[in-house]
Amino acid sequence: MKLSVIICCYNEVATIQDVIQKTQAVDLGPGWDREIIVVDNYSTDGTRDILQKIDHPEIQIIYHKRNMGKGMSIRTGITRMTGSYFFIQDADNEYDPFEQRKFTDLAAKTNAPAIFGSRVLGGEIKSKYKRTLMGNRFVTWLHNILFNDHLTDVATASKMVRADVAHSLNLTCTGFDLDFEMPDKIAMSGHKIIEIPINYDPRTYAEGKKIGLKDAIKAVQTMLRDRLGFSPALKAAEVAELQSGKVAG
Ligand SMILES: Nc1nc2c(ncn2[C@@H]2O[C@H](COP(=O)(O)OP(=O)(O)OP(=O)(O)O)[C@@H](O)[C@H]2O)c(=O)[nH]1
Ligand SMILES: [Mg+2]
Repeated sequence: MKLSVIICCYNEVATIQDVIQKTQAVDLGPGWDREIIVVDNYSTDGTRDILQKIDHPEIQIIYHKRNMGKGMSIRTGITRMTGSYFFIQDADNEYDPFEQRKFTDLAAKTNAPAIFGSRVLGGEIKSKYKRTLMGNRFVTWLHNILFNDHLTDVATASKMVRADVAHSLNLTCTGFDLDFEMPDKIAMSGHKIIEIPINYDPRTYAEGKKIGLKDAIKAVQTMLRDRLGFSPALKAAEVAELQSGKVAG
């Protein structure tokens, strides 16, 4: 089996090198190969200077020509992956790369369609902000209600998905809303997501935290849209059909 680790980064000069080195140092277990796909989302803080010095056969680096949101970076990684699973590894050291081993062990045993790292099962999310904690609980509850699911932490960045499932999802989101579209569509396609406990070391806004209320509102919009089927992908499909000259009926 092969793990495609997707590392999305946007202005992570302080941590990117460390996260890549830690990822390379992970022993994924017997029978696992690895590729690392770094997607730089138009960083302007020196992250690119660090990336440009990296030359290693297991690492490929893609430079977006403009900032296109974290979700688009993940989608870029998915189109490039050659592994049997992808794993999303954030670049800001909030999630420890060494936990990847737990995921590969479980995937090897179960061939699960999707495995998410839950910060709740790992102990209560150590959020430095009460509103983030409440927001996480609310969006998880809403996902579970709308998609008849049983997750404890829908918004986790630590997501591992089997390649065939990933390619079948028809993802359309470009920002943090992809973190919801992905589990929504996995649940809708009848696959069960397994959660495992992970540790999480959140940063403060002063340290670079960027997520906020507008992301929570977008998450709610995304989940409602996914449930009701108003996906931009449908519109794109309609457009493609019109362009192909087919006439309905
Ligand atoms: N904010 C942001 N992050 C991006 C973007 N593209 C890639 N990323 C990376 O996505 C990962 C998660 O972004 P974060 O801003 O840390 O988002 P988060 O972890 O959900 O929230 P906080 O760390 O609490 O702000 C990091 O590794 C970022 O470098 C982007 O356009 N915006
Ligand atoms: Mg973060």
